[in-house]
Amino acid sequence: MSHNLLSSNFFTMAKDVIPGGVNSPVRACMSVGCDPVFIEKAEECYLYDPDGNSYIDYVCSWGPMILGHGHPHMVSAVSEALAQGTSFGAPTWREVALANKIVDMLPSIEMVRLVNSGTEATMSAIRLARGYTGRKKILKFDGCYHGHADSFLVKAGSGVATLGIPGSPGVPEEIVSNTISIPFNNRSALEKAIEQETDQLAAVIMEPVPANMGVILPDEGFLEFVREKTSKNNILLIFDEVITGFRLAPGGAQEYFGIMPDITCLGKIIGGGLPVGAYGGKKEIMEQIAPSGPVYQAGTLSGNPLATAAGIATLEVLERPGFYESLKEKADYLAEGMKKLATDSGIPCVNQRIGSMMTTFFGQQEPVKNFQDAMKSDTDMYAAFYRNMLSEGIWLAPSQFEAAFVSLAHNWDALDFTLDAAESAFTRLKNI
Ligand code: HOZ
Repeated sequence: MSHNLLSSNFFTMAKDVIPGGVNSPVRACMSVGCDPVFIEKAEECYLYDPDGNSYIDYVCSWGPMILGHGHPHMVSAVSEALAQGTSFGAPTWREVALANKIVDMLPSIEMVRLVNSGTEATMSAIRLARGYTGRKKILKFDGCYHGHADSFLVKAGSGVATLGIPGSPGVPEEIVSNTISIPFNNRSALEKAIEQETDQLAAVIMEPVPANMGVILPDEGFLEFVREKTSKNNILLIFDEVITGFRLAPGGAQEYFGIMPDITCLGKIIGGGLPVGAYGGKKEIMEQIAPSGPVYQAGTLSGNPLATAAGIATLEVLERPGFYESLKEKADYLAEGMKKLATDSGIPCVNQRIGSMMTTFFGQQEPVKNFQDAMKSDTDMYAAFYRNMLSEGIWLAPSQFEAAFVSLAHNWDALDFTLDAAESAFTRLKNI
């Protein structure tokens, strides 16, 4: 199929028929003051728009494209599945194969249920936690984003933070009154909340490394502290590893930090760019899910053949020797280069990184440790940096409160090109 339309034509048409012209709010690029660029195709680490421009992609579809675009192993696995049928509404061998891979790779998972998105995984996980414990409340951390289900839209990160929406109309007060939100990296706030709500708290849910308010690192010992306090009070610990799962290590943040949650939520990379989510944990807990137990959760397209084929193929590549070392080497190079350019330019900013995910917080001089710190960032300066980088052909997240991702497909030329572009962007910022 071909057309003669430009990206701007598509956006004009989209605004008539899709709210805001986009199917997920951050993509509208409102906080960086430009219209979204429509994408026509992608290959390796490059995105191509209909106007003939190419971009080096550091959004990586917000995390899933850890292999880059069109990896041959993925393409052949999905093509083979496509030829066999797109959906059966019946169990298939690929679901068992993907579940086995997840159980093998994620240290705390003994049993897993596949769903269609990270949001579905987190909302199902808290239902399970409530069903298992017989308690109602959940505790989250300010600025962590666990998808758009009602219970999580309290001081949430990602698009909610980007658009400055405090909560959301349409979410009943009765529902969010069961959600407690406290600052990340704050031990006394956690202790206090647990003390006040011990008998009511079903679960603490957290991104072990928050990446939806920009990348924030857990303070030394913080995850251990959360694990200890939750275990002591019979509160389930849910790790939302939708972003960190398979990104920080084959076994996600739980392997990286050596902390075992009770339930883990997954998404993004396990679908390799197709819609998949999953939640898993100890057998004793997972067996509460219907049909083996009474906690209901279902899905017409769950375990879809194309999505599971993409997931299996992606995980197979991750398991190849040297995968994570190579990713880290590239991310080190990029992050070190960015830090040096920022220091040389004198522009106040802090680059925070772990493995292959990073954020440069503008207007900051000290490490950013929680949502309250992150919100003090200079979002106008980020927007100016974003626009400069885009004009140089670098595709960053159109929000200060997201992460940049490096993929296997980023080659040294692309990384050098990015650093050259960043050098000019910093110089231009200095001259504003
Ligand atoms: N929630 C995603 C970022 N953390 C944004 C998804 C999108 O706009 O595609």
